[in-house]
Amino acid sequence: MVDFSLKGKVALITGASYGIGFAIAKGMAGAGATIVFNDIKQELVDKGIAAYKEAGIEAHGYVCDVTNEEAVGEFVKKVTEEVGHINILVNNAGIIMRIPMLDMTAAQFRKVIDIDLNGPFIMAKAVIPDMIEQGGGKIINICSMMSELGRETVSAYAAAKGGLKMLTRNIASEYGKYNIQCNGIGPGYIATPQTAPLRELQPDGSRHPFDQFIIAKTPAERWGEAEDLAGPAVFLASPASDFVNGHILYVDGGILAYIGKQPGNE
Ligand code: NAP
Ligand code: GCO
Repeated sequence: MVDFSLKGKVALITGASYGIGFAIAKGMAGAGATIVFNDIKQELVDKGIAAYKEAGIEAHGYVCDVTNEEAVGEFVKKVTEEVGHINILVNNAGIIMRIPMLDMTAAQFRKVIDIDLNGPFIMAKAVIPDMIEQGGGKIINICSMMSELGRETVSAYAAAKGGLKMLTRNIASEYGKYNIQCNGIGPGYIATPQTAPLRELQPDGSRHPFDQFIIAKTPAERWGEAEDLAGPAVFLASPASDFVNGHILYVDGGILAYIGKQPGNE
């Protein structure tokens, strides 16, 4: 029988008060995992705990900035003492800044790299030693279409997510022998607060041009929902994927496979 169960496992999902992380955490809870999450503000952690409770999940929430190595070390130690050994890490926390490269400051570029790439490195470095002690573990890095493709105004984000793809492969290469599987999920365009500006209705009530562009670029002809990512995440967190390592699983409705709707075929 294929084992998709996460019963008895502790899953830590970063930045999971809402959005994709929240949906992945709900999916993992449904598969039996104990949920731990963090956010950078206590008020968001409190809101997250209430939202999980409303979904029937007793989640453990902590305030922690994934870019702060000392705070992350204390966070992981606290979780291990208070909840249990971390079996599954989902590096979900991330930001985007949509600024033309020539207008972007080095400080802005560094901030995106720090959260979207250094953060996953710091989190993985903090959990791997105990995963080795425990005989294995699962790390899932939330990558992006921008791990493969560029577009105007997202240079820092694409550089970070491209780097995160290779960090995923490197963790798989370096720690696979300890029964640690490190894989990525590459979501397509998902309807969350992060992409809300790309979906805003225009003053005349028409759809945002980018919204129309994505619909034309997606064979599924829709934006993804955060819930679309829960199943792939449970698969990569479960024993069913024990021989999958260093893989980026794109959950994009077919965008990467499709040249885009030809004019006149709308
Ligand atoms: P979101 O709605 O903006 O949520 C991001 C979460 O990360 C928020 O809870 C945020 O907390 C948290 N966060 C930000 N900086 C942090 C830090 N330094 N330490 C800890 N937590 C931090 O984003 P989302 O759309 O759910 O995306 C989640 C992940 O999926 C991101 O890595 C994103 O790049 C990736 N992704 C998104 C899409 C999409 O279309 N939405 C597609 C592909 C990949 P605050 O609210 O306090 O800032
Ligand atoms: C953008 C979007 C994308 C998505 C996602 C696509 O501005 O192009 O925010 O980057 O967030 O990463 O996979």
